[in-house]
Amino acid sequence: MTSFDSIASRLAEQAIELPSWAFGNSGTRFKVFGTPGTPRTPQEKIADAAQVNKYTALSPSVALHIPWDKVDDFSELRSFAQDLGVELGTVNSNTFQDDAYKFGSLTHTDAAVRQKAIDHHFECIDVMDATGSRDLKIWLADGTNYPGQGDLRGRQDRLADSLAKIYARIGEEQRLVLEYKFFEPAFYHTDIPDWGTSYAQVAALGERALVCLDTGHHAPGTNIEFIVMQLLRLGKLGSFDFNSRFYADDDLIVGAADPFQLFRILFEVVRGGGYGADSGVAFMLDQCHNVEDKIPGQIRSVLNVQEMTARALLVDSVALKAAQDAGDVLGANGILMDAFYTDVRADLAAWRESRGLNGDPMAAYAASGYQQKIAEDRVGGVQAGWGA
Ligand code: PSV
Ligand code: MN
Repeated sequence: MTSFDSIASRLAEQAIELPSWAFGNSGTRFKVFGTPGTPRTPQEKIADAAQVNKYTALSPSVALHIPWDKVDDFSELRSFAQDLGVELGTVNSNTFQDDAYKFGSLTHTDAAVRQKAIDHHFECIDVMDATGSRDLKIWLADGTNYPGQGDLRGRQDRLADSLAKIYARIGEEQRLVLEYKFFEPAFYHTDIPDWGTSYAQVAALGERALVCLDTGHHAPGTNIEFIVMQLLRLGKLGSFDFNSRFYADDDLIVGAADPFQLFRILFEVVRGGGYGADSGVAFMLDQCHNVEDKIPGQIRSVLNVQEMTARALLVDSVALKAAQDAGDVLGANGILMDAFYTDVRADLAAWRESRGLNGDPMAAYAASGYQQKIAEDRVGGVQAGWGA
């Protein structure tokens, strides 16, 4: 098997963007629990995200959600983030919380509603210009609940038309990433249910339009690594929203529900050239921490991604190809499993220490007193959560 030393330099290339919303309160339709210390402002969310990077050096940027993270001056917010050692990253649009969008946004039959949704994306692009963000991420809640409720074809055509207007506005250095999700909040159909639909839509737009793959947005049993392979093969994998799920769109800590699946995905990422700064594939988290502390939840998440990335890099690709070509079924499978079963935690701790970090970021954060400090300091105001 490949040695840890030989992959160590590649680990330094890893960057995992954090979602600002992971630091706010979240929950289910039954209850959203508040937690002492939860941020009340975009600045406090960014400060918490910077803590994750401080202890892991894995998360140099924070994704924003508009309007949840709206501020008067985004250039100022950018400087605020930079002073804390992080950049502002992907801008996520939101066309799912306004009454006007009850029957759709970019797909709506009413041109005025479509224009409202398009204008919102123009506003997001203005934010990106001020923050220096590269990616505009679009996830739509559009869809229908009952057969016959909407004209599936007409909605798809209007979507293409709306997306073309948004794409025409993004800058030369900017990209549009289009996320798919097979259900929820609409239950009969969603307008972008799968990678094929997202691919068809972005392929029609142009080179700087790509697919965003959210690992939680697939039916149980879906072979997600196959989709990763295909999108990389087609040059259309723009970004990941990492999280994990047991049942639905649970948004749990990546690698928690099925570490082996995360390994298989990352193996295909490495295999297909999707890993590293030049690959054009952005790693992001899209998670919520309903019952656990949010900052340690995010630290655990980026460490899980790093751990499985290291294991994926350890796969002896030369031996694997030889076994595959020779039809050695169990030999090939064994080579992959050897890497998966390798415990890299001690090596990663030593690797961190060699870079001046604490070998155990979870313990270092817990000992820092930051959690107690924000719990004491952040009194009054309204805690951030879905919708703010
Ligand atoms: C809703 O499912 C969702 O989690 C999508 O995955 C988006 O990426 C995220 O919300 C933010 O809008
Ligand atoms: Mn997502």
